[in-house]
Amino acid sequence: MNILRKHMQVYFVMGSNNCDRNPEVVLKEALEAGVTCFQYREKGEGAKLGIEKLELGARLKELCNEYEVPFIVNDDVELAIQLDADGVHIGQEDGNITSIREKIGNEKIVGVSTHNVEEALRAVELGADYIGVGPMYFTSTKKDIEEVKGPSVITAIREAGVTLPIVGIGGINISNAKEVMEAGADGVAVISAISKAENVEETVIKLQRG
Ligand code: TZP
Ligand code: MG
Repeated sequence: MNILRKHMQVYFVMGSNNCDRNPEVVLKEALEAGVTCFQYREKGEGAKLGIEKLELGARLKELCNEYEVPFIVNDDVELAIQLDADGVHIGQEDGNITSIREKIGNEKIVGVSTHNVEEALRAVELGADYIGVGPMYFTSTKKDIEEVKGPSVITAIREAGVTLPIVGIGGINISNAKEVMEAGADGVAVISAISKAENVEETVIKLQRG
């Protein structure tokens, strides 16, 4: 199996404002429980900026390194480069995939958020390494979400010939992860299901089973 595909299985996305506890403790528990990828997404209300954002990123990256789990930075390609992250994840409004790829280099992972077949095909064409597809379900974690698409959009993207690793995102939890996988995803990307979990270990294990 493609290594990246394997890393998509349980993809934890998080920034300090998604946690009610110390984010380093939350990430450590998630890594210990077996998350397969991590995205540092320090944005929105109360998010750290500047040196604090950089320093927290450096500490979270260190933890990911210990567990040999890829560390991806959301949006900010300059920060990804500064931290020597394994990759960057960008949205449709975060600039051009080609120039981001040029900046970060061919050996790094570039992930792209997509919402429909057209955006998915375009991301493939421009050289994305994986795509995120969502929102699968309603979520209150991200305020500016697009219309809820449901897992069927992943099936449509597969039917359009996309073989790239795909993660579903948005409102995914232990009760609906299976539907997302059955629709054709390689894994699930979650914020609150893990960052706010009462029992991180149990949650990660259940998400992994699908
Ligand atoms: N992109 C689409 S929905 C979403 C992002 C970053 C938020 C997902 O958060 P949660 O808590 O897993 O629903
Ligand atoms: Mg973005």
